Amino acid sequence: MDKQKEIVKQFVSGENIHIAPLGAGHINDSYKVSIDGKEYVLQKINHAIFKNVPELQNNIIRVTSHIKAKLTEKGVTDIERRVLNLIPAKNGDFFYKDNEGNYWRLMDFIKDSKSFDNISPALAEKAGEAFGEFQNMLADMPGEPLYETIPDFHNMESRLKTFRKSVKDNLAGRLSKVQNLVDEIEKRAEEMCLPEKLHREGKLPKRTNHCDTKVNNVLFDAAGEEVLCVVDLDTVMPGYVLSDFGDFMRTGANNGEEDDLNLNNVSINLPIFEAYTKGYLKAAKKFLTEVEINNLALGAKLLTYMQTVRFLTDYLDGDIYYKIKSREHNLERSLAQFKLLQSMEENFSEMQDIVKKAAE
Ligand code: GN1
Ligand code: MG
Repeated sequence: MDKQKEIVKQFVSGENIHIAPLGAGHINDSYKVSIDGKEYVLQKINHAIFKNVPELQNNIIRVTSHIKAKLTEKGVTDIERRVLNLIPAKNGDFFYKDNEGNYWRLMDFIKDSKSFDNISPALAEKAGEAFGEFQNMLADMPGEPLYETIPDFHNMESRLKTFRKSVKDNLAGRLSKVQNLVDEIEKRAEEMCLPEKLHREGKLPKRTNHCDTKVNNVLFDAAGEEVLCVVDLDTVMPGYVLSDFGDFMRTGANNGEEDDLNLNNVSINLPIFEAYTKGYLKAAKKFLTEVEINNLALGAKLLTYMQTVRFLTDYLDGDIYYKIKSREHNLERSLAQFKLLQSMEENFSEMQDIVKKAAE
């Protein structure tokens, strides 16, 4: 960890520096840092994916400053636990570029907090409210729209275009093995591009979204009872609310794991689906349009489908995007996501009823 120690010194000074790996992100590398007793999170930003780091960091500063102002207005006292706080490097930037061209950032570690990969309905409801409130707080952020840190990030038409090119190029020579899954994806392509069509027709707005509402991106207090804050702000940008709703369901309302090898474990957990929907709509009903509400359940299918496509694209490309733990990991992930999608399809009318009831 000598390299990381040198980087930390570009941000803060101190004597006793301890560094250990942290978390399970698929993109950036994270470390927990302790310096003379004070704790931080150090991250190496994957700049092959986030190509414009200064703009990325500028987004996060804008978002966190706006949230801080909102919390202050509300009289919240423990703001340092309610929103991420980036630490500037000694050169004044909110990132540091090392001599190998890698970008790093440092932020305060939020004390006495925890996140979950498996959540109870009671906590899912609180997480729903937190993400609804997150969108609500960002609705009146002044200035230009946020920079799109990854262009067309949740645009299904563009994801399919990339996927079809990967199928055609078959760079890793894996196509014959996954042809069935490719066919299943194509069968659903038109249905899954509906939000893009609705947007073009002026019927579905874009709002400031989190765009990575994985269940483990919500921090709870140490007792695991109350939400403290929403983390991982790399992809906060304009998008459809059904994306944020859907990505939570994809991760939080799955009875199995994202990459479960035992597909029998994988299915939609309707009590979690219901609880999150209730919490989300409690916070968001006041600003959502009818079209947005009517398409939330579709969002759960869409984000699961999108992730099936994204993992399979990376498998076809030869594993160049996501970190993998084993040779076939991207295919295993894609198959588990597809199984979850099928379960959502089987339960879709119930999912729609749940949304309808919670929106009344
Ligand atoms: C990536 O690294 P992580 O876990 O925060 C990805 C998300 C995917 C997710 C799949 C920038 O997020 O979009 O949904 O993996 N982030 C990026 O689990 O691609
Ligand atoms: Mg992320």
